[in-house]
Amino acid sequence: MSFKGKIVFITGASGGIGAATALAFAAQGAKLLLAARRAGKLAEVASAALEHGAASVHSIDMDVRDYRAVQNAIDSLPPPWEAIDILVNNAGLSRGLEKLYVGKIEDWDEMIDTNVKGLLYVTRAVVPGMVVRGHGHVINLGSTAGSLPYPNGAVYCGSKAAEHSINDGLRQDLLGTPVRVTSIEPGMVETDFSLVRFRGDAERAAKVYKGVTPLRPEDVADAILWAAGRPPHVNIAQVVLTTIDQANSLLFNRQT
Ligand code: 8X3
Repeated sequence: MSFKGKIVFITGASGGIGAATALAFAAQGAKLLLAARRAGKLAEVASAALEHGAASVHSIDMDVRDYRAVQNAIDSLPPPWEAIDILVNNAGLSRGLEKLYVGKIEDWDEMIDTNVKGLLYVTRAVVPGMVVRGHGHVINLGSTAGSLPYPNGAVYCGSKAAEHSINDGLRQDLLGTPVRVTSIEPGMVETDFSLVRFRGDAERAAKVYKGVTPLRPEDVADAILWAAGRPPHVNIAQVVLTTIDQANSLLFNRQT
């Protein structure tokens, strides 16, 4: 399947998996609708996407946690950008790594508001148009953490378990339409994920990837493009991918 001229909407596009996905679709000549909160970083990704071959790029300064802002952003898209072909629900984050019973409420709120409610808000705003147009693909970013929680990560893992359920529920609700729904569930990927989790503590973040070869954001982008590129009658429900140094959320081959 060619992505030339297809409109691909990516949330959390200013870095990590979102940015890598933007560049991968750009190289295929897609039209990119990029959303994120960090306008400066997003502008950098937008210009890199044009260099990589994107047909065009439209950037939106948007916080997925704000339902009105999300709906307004979708309602006010310029007409050439309205017919979104592929939605990549990528915006997400982790905050903190500590026992649930001493966890920080504001960390929980941020994770659940972004990873669960944000995903729902964007889906609610975009999918009705896909149904009316009789065409579309929703690709949600989950995690190996969604199927096997790890100690000190209950809320993050719970948010990804919710993503998995919402992904499968949405696919049931879209049965009878040609709109496809896919969950991409990576394990450890080297991005700013751990830096964000530890609020900028680079030393602690680096330890997460010590002694293993983590996935790169480009590896996940590859999986996303693969799922999106299947023939229209093929729906990839779930893709689970890890580095060869990881068997599941709990088990690593770490060279120390
Ligand atoms: C990211 C995977 O195991 O680092 O969702 O939390 S993990």
